[in-house]
Amino acid sequence: MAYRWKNTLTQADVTPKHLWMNRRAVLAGLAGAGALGGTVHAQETLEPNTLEEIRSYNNFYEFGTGKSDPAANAGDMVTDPWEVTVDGLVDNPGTYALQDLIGDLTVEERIYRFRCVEAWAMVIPWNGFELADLLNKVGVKEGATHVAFETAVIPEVMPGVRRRVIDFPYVEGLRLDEAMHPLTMMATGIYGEPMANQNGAPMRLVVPWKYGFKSIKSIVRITLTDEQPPATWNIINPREYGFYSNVNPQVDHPRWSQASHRVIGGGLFSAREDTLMFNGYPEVASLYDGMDLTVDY
Ligand SMILES: Nc1nc2c(c(=O)[nH]1)N[C@H]1C(S)=C(S)[C@@H](COP(=O)(O)O)O[C@H]1N2
Ligand SMILES: [Mo]
Repeated sequence: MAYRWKNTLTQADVTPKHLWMNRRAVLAGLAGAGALGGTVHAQETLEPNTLEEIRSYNNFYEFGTGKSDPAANAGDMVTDPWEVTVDGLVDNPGTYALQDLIGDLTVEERIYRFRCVEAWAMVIPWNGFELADLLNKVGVKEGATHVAFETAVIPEVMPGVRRRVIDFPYVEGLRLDEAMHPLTMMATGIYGEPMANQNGAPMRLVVPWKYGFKSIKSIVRITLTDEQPPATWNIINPREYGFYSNVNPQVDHPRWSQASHRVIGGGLFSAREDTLMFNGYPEVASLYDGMDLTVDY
């Protein structure tokens, strides 16, 4: 099946807004000629946010709880060298230099919708690789059912950690089939630029059909396990933040509606959009066959 994101675009096609009209014209021409395989990809109508927007409006509580705190404070985090520990039910456990772990994986670009549980959204052109490629490389052992992730804790450069604004390390987890889904990626860049620290350098998870807090940043540990892993916001308030946290316009947050969201950017015009089931990625629906998503939210 042709996934929406499976496109033939390269970095050169993901342009700043002022070139967007031009790009659309090119795409229309390609589609007309059948060069995109006869499928009209919904993704191609997504207008990415600017790099400036993506780098200046962030959630990264290790650096503070304000939206501008990460950009202001994350610059002192050293992301090279960077080590990632892979452990649990894997064939090749160990603590790897990041490049040894991911250097041979194929980096591609994916333009994804990104929906925060706080009811705002962006469109982000990520560069990265499928998490499945990494998991297959380290070898998932029989019996593993989930993947757990952990963010770095570096108090010297993380004011939010020093002030203990929440419990750290920030942790997250996925079911193994969610982790292996081809939409799930590990991102190392945005707009063809290395990931800015405030976006989760040097490597962060991206799960586009789930609320943004599942997409854990600056990962230092990946653990294959046979239990549902702890997840930071689920621990803080399980009634408000479920383990699954799939984007679902029909399941409201106890304190606000999830039926629509504010689009970040666009200057004075802060448009609202309807929120789509699974954030507009219906190809993941079969992962949840037989589950009541109002119970397992
Ligand atoms: N380690 C860590 N990862 C995190 C967070 C965080 O506070 N700490 N915030 C999450 C939330 S709530 C969102 S919406 C996204 C924001 O990603 P962005 O700033 O790159 O847009 O990161 C997620 N990953
Ligand atoms: Mo979020």
